[in-house]
Amino acid sequence: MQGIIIKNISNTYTVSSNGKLYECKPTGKLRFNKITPVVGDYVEFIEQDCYIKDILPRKNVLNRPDIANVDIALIITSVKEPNLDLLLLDKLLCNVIKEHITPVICFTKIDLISEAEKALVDLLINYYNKIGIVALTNQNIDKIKEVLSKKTVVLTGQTGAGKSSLINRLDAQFDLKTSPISKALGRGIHTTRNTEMYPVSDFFIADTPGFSSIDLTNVDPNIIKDTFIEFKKVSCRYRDCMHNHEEPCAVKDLVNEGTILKSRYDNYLKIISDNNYKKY
Ligand SMILES: Nc1nc2c(ncn2[C@@H]2O[C@H](COP(=O)(O)OP(=O)(O)OP(=O)(O)O)[C@@H](O)[C@H]2O)c(=O)[nH]1
Ligand SMILES: [Mg+2]
Ligand SMILES: [Zn+2]
Repeated sequence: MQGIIIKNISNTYTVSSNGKLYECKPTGKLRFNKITPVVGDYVEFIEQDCYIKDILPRKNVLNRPDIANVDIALIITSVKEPNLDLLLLDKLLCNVIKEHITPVICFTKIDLISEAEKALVDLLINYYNKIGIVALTNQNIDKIKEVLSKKTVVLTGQTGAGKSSLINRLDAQFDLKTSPISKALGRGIHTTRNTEMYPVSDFFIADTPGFSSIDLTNVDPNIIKDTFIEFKKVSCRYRDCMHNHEEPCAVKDLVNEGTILKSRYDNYLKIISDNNYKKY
């Protein structure tokens, strides 16, 4: 039998197949080969004793959150509680784009900021849209539904940013657990503990446990560079320019003239300078 993994709780996988759910374990062979199934995997399983025999070839796989075969990663970014963190946003974009998954940015908690702060969020939305990354807010539920239509989607973002709340708003039949952030810590309290996929209108969306940071230190700097998609359209004098110490550098010129967002460039430098990746 074939099916799709829709939930994983401590290595018990819920497989959905022909409208029925099966609680499965991986076979010894999979465990021996250190193949770990993840939510979103299409699997071959034995119906009688509920063992996952094989994982079918994956279209893609994302790490943090662990999930396979998604079309879109919806990056939930709160502008307050927890505070707007553009470095985390650009790291999440990098993490998703390097796996060839389409990112969509969704800003949340706009209702908690001042008009002046909203102007900054508008500027960010315009910038990301301009470079080809769809960016919107959770105030526009219809637009979100339109963008996610017929796709398999994973939610990603900080704990407390509003991932589970968004699913509840997308479809009133859901009542996923949500909790206010810790005022003392200024961040969420890891309310969602497991990744689980839900059918919402005409798409599938996976809720995932949030986190506060993401580690890209072992990613090749050239791959990181390629995920900053607006840099790719720029021709620098040196073909392999890292837009760092090189002079002249057309990317730096565009940052100085304000065409490339300064936070994007600064975050890029921060990510590659934190990088431990060794080529040899
Ligand atoms: N004011 C306001 N509060 C929101 C918004 N979206 C979510 N919240 C609140 O933010 C808190 C955290 O939301 P959750 O949906 O639990 O956050 P999460 O991203 O699922 O968090 P984890 O499961 O820990 O990763 C809850 O109290 C929500 O009611 C929003 O747009 N505006
Ligand atoms: Mg949650
Ligand atoms: Zn350059």
